[in-house]
Amino acid sequence: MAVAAADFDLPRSQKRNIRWMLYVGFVALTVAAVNGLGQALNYAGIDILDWFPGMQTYYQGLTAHGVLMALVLTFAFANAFLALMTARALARPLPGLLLAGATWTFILGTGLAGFAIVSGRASVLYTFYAPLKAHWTFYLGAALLVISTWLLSAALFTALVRWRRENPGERIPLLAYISVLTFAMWDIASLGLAIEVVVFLLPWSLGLWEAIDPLLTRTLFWFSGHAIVYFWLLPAYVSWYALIPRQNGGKLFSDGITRIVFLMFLLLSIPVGFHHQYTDPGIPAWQKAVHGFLTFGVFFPSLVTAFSVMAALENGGRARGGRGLLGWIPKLSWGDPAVSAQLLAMLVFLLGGITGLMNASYSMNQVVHNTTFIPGHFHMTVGTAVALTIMGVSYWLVPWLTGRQLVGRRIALAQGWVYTIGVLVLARGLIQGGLEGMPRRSAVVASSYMGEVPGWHWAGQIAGIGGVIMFVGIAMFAVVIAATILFGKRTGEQEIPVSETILPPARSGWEVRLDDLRLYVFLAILLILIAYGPFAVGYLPPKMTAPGFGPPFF
Ligand code: HAS
Ligand code: CU1
Repeated sequence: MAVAAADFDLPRSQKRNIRWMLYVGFVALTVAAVNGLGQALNYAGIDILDWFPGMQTYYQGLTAHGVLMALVLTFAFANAFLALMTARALARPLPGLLLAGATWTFILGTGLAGFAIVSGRASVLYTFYAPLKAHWTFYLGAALLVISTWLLSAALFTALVRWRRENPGERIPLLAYISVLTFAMWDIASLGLAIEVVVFLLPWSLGLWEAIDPLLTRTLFWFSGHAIVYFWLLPAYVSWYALIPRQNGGKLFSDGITRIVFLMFLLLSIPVGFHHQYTDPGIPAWQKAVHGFLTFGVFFPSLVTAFSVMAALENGGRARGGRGLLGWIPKLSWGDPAVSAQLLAMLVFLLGGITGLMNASYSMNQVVHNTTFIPGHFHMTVGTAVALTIMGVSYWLVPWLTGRQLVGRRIALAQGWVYTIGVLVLARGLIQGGLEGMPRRSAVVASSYMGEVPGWHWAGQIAGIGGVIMFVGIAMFAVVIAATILFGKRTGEQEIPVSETILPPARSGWEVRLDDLRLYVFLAILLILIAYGPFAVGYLPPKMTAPGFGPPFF
């Protein structure tokens, strides 16, 4: 890992941009946690909507929870964290105008979508499937959030091109490589969402289209939709690969393997979207099978990550005197809240990954699709691997960005454990309920069916308890971060803990070609044509037949 000068710093304006994106993300996390509490209590048959600020319906609360967590918090972190990581790796600031553009489109997009949701004009959930219809401000907000990531991506690529011009023949520093590759994957993947919103949903909500094509817009959503989970996850992987080894006294196993893992995500994140549409009519089964097969492929780079990161942790634990088969584990930096939260996130993600594989198997999917098994799965993936890593990284990132010391270190340390216990209890309830057919995204489940299906009753109670514990976990995080920002003692610059690799970057041979990203972008597009081409040829032109429905808000 090309370690830039330890006294690396960013211009004040760029630190401010990064801080503001993060802070909007933290506010989103906190508001969404209150909505999440409402959802979890609903499973336990407790309806808190009456006294819930600004929320009139279950679906409005669920939309707020999903959009703020899955689109605002995650985009805020991807933009902010990978901007800093790329600048740190290249030891140079980013193009200021592009970074500022990314910040302001992100804040504006969040504001517009938030307005639509809170005013009851967009109770369409975070997947906003047509023919559910939202107000045009919601769709414009979503479009601006995607545009903010494109501007950020342009900033990273511009910095990388300039660096390569000044360092001819040098390997791209690994931290920059994995940060930029995350955005390269997302730049391609986000085209589905962009077309869905700009060509179809936004004009439809403005009355330019009389009706809409539900299957085509859903397919465009899931063209981006599975890849979006990796746009959420890969920033966490950047921390797990590039920082966590050093934060545990170790070194990353291999530069080459790490680059290959991120290249596999570039190639395989997009041509798998039909695994969210196994039960959709109008898509030939053989095309679903191709996507299912490729889904098992995209499982692989995460398996490699499990072994690679575990090896780095063991390397660190043994360097600190860990003996025997597992003696390296207690030697890890469990006393550092920034590290402990991420180690817990990794452990929970083992379960999140396994349930993902269960979702991907076609026959198992027929059992669990649209049941609470799915939110059980994703609260252990985006809800923990990503969200708990974001909270863990923030325990060093906010002090670095503000030059202030973390306030409430012990609360921060406890917070990771409280949250982990909460999410495991929540997931236990949702997974069991799902296996007994308990439907997801249904306001009536708790209030009426619970008594009929005993299994659902207990599943709902367990999920409710888990949700309360998770809520306490997030409240603890919010208190620590707010206190740090407001009252943290000013300290000198802290260094960003970039890891070294045991096997350094190759200087010759096939590995050097891993840096020629154009070849892999071409292969990614080829795979997408194979996976989506037959559907496009067989299905188009759009069938604009559904008039759409939603509350009378226009
Ligand atoms: Fe998923 C549905 C399949 C990963 C999120 N997923 C969802 C939805 C969301 C979501 C939000 O095939 C619901 C969408 C909706 O609302 O309808 N998912 C997978 C598969 C993976 C996977 C195969 N999902 C994720 C990630 C997410 C996420 C990551 C968010 C960040 N998912 C599906 C399918 C569906 C689905 C179907 C549709 C279901 C339906 O019918 O609707 C794989 O990528 C999983 C790979 C992961 C692993 C685990 C690796 C473990 C690691 C930790 C290592 C541990 C260490 C231990 C190092 C193989 C890397 C350290 C040791 C110490 C001592 C500390
Ligand atoms: Cu997926």
